[in-house]
Amino acid sequence: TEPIPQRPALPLVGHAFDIPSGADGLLYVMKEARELGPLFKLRVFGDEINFASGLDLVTELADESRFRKNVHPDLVILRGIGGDGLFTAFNDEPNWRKAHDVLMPAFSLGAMRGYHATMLQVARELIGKWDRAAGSEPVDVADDMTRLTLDTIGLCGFGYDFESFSRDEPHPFVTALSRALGFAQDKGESIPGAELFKWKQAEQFREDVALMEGLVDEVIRQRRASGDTSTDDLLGRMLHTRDAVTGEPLDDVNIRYQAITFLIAGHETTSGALSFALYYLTKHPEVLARAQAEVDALWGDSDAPEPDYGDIGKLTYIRQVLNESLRLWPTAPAFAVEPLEDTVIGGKYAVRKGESIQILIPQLHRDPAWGENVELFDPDRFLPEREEERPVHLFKPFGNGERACIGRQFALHEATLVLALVIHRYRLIDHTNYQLKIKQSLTLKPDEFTLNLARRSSGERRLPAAVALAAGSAPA
Ligand code: FDE
Repeated sequence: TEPIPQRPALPLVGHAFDIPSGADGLLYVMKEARELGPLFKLRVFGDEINFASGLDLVTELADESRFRKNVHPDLVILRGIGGDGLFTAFNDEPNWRKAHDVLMPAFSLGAMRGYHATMLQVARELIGKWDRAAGSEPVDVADDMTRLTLDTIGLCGFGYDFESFSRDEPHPFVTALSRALGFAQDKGESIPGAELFKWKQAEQFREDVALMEGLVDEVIRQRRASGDTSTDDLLGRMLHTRDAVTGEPLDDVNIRYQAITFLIAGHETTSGALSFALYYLTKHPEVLARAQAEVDALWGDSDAPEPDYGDIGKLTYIRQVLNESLRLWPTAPAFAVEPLEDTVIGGKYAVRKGESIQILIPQLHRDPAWGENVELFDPDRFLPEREEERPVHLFKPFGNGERACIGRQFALHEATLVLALVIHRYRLIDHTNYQLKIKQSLTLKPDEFTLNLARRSSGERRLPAAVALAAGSAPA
């Protein structure tokens, strides 16, 4: 065997001072992957972090008979917020399997039928706000997408209305959450022991967590008090179904952790995905024209389209646009695995049982197996006929195996619906000639991306099909 490639490191601190903070840190590790190869190591004080990104290696690491999810130190810090909720649970914690079994049916493709009307209702609130802005003032894309996705998971999952569109400032839950995530992230990046000097921030963290727990506990209390025992949403399922193995329902503390987990996981990542998709559509008029041709073919000239559940499956080009956006910027940019036993990976690198290996998804998504020009935004990579040729583990925006994203269908249904409605209604005007700058909290978002909007006229709704045809691509 050979040692895992790494650059010369300083004693004690290792590579810590080479790694910029925030999103630049991600760009830095992506550059290191290009230079050091599909597997390399960084040392940050006492911690060693392995980064894997090549297709062959990731394919090997996706084998669940040899590897499983690793709850790495950053996730352990997040347990201060999410406890043994699905995202942050250790593999052998009994509540993981229990909650997974209880909640899976709520995320099946069929279950989306039940959420569709609520998703549409929230999408219309976004449209209401954007109609008022159209022609007069720019919209902050990521902020409004965050309003949308938070309200959507709140209503669909818990029957709770965050009313984000009637607030100028983010809901207090969001403020507390982003401050708490920032604290958790700093803690992960800072010199060991430094947190001792951050007692003020630590105090704030406790207050923020208490605020989130208070909100969720109140939602649970109200549901119990209402006497409603339906199991149509996440909360209903958690309160009123029993786990088949133990015959018990989830306990209240765990339900609280799951609720917080879903509110976080269900909105941060999806709003980033929607924002990147709008960014790419704005910068690629030919793609936008094809996407608009697709929605125009479905909803025609209507100023008030009534998308039904079945329409979402027909919006195949919109889905390609979303996938291609998630290829370039998977909004949850990494997940970690660990070997079940000491083993050798990549044919020559020894790794120990339990050792954390981070999968650097944006770099995997730029593997040469994607073809030439991997930086180019090209939704045709996801043409249905090309999907079959694609190696299974080349596209991993939702993670891997049994710990992969449970909310995938939910996120895709919601995002497809919203993207389609938005581009059916507006022209996207790049009034600042926006240059992509990525912001990373836990997830990725385009930073300070604003758009001017103009309502599309009937004439325009007929035009794009012609443009798309002229470009040689038949619309649906
Ligand atoms: C999960 C997830 C993942 C994995 C992680 C690890 O492995 O660590 C990933 C990668 C993801 N996820 C991604 C994503 C993206 C998007 C857009 C999303 N995601 C969305 C969503 C929504 C919702 C509701 C969700 N999501 C949720 C979730 C959960 C709960 C989880 C955990 C699972 C388990 O069991 O573990 C996840 N997600 Fe996601």
